[in-house]
Amino acid sequence: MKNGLKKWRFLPLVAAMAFILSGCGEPFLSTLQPAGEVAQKQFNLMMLSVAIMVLVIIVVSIVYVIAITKFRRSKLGEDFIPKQVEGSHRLEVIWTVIPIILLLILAVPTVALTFELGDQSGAEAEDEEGNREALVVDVRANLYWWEFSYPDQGIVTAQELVVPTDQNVYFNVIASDVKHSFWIPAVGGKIDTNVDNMNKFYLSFDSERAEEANNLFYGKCAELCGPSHALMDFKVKTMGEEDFNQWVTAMQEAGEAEQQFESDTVADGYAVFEDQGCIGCHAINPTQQIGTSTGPNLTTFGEREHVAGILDNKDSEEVQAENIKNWIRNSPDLKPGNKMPVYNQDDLSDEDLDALTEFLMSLKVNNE
Ligand code: HEC
Ligand SMILES: [Cu+2]
Repeated sequence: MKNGLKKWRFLPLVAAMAFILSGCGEPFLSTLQPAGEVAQKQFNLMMLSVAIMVLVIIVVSIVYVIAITKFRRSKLGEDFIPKQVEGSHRLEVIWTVIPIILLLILAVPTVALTFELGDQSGAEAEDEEGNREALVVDVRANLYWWEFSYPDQGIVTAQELVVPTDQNVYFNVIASDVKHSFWIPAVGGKIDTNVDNMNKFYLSFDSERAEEANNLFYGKCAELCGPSHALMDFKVKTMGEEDFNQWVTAMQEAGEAEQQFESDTVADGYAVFEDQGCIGCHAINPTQQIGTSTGPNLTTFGEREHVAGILDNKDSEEVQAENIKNWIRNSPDLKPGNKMPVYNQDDLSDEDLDALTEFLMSLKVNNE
C-alpha cells in the first residue's frame, strides 16, 4: 500500500505546476494563437513538422513494442536465433526512401514559404501619383527601448507600434547599439535587428483576432542583449485603416501645432523638462529627430499603456504618477543597465518632480 502511494507522490506537484503555468503570460503572447496571415502560415508549417514527427514517433513505438513482445526470450527459448536480415535490399530501400519522402514533404513548403515571406515587392508598389501604396515602418531597437518611424508619413513614435489591420505592413529593422530581435509572438517574427545592415520583412494583423486581443499585442526583444533584455517589451496597437489615417493626421498636426499647456503646473513641468536636459534625449514632437534621438520620443507618452514598456501607465492617475516618479528616481533598479540618468533629490526637488510628472502625463495626441 505504502509503495503504491509513493508512486503517485509527484502527482500533486505536477498538477500544481500545470495549474500555475497555465496561468502564465498574457493572452495573444503566444505563437500558438496566430493573429495574422504571416503568423498563420508559420503556424501551419509548425503543425506540419509536428505531425510528421508524431507520425515517426508512433511508427517507431509500434515497431519497438512488437519487437519486445514478440521476441521475448522467455517465449522463444534461449537458443532461438531470429531470421537474419542484414543486407536486405527491400529493407534498406524502405528505410532510406521513407525519410526522404518525409523530408520532402517538410522541405517544399518550408522553402516556398521562406521565399514568399521574404518577398518585399509589395513595399515598392506605387499608385498613379507615385505614392507608395503599402505602409512602411522603420524599426530601431535600442538598449532597452524601441523606436518606430513612418518615413512616408514623417512621424515617429516609441514603445508602441501603431498599425492598421488587414493589410501588409512592411518593416525595415535596424539596431543602434547591439543586436536585438523584433518579435510579436502572435503576429510573426522574429527577425534580427542588426547594427550594420537593415533587415526587411512584412506582417499582417488580422482585424478579428485583433479585436479579440482588445487591439493590443505584445512585442518582445528575442535576442539576449544585456541585463534588461527580458524587460525590453513593446506594445502593438491595431486599428482599422480609417482610424489609422486619423491617428497619422493627429500626429502630423501635433508636429506642427504650437506647444500648449493645460495648466501652470504643466508649464512649470515643461520648464523643468528643459532645465534638466531631458529634452536633449527625449523629443516631444512626433516629427522631430527621426532615428537620431538617444531616448524614446515622448509625444504620446500620456497615452501609453506602460512607462518604459513595463510599469503600468493606464490604471489610475495616482498609480501612473507614482510609476513615473519611481522611474525618474530609480530607473536602474527597474531596468538594470538602461541608458537614462538617475535623478535624485539633489538634482531634482520633489516639487519639480511633481510638476514634471504632470507635464509628462499631459503629453497626448489623441484627446480620449
Ligand atoms: C541621456 C539621455 C536621457 C536623459 C537626459 C533623460 N532620459 Fe529619459 N530615457 C532615456 C532612455 C534611453 C530611456 C529608455 C530607457 C529604457 O526603457 O531602457 C528613457 C526613458 C524615459 C521614460 C519612459 C519612456 C516611455 O516611453 O515609456 C520617461 C518618462 C523618461 N525617460 C523621462 C525623462 C525625464 C523626465 C528626464 C529629465 C528629468 C529624462 N528622461 C532624461 C534617456 C534619457
Ligand atoms: Cu534586446
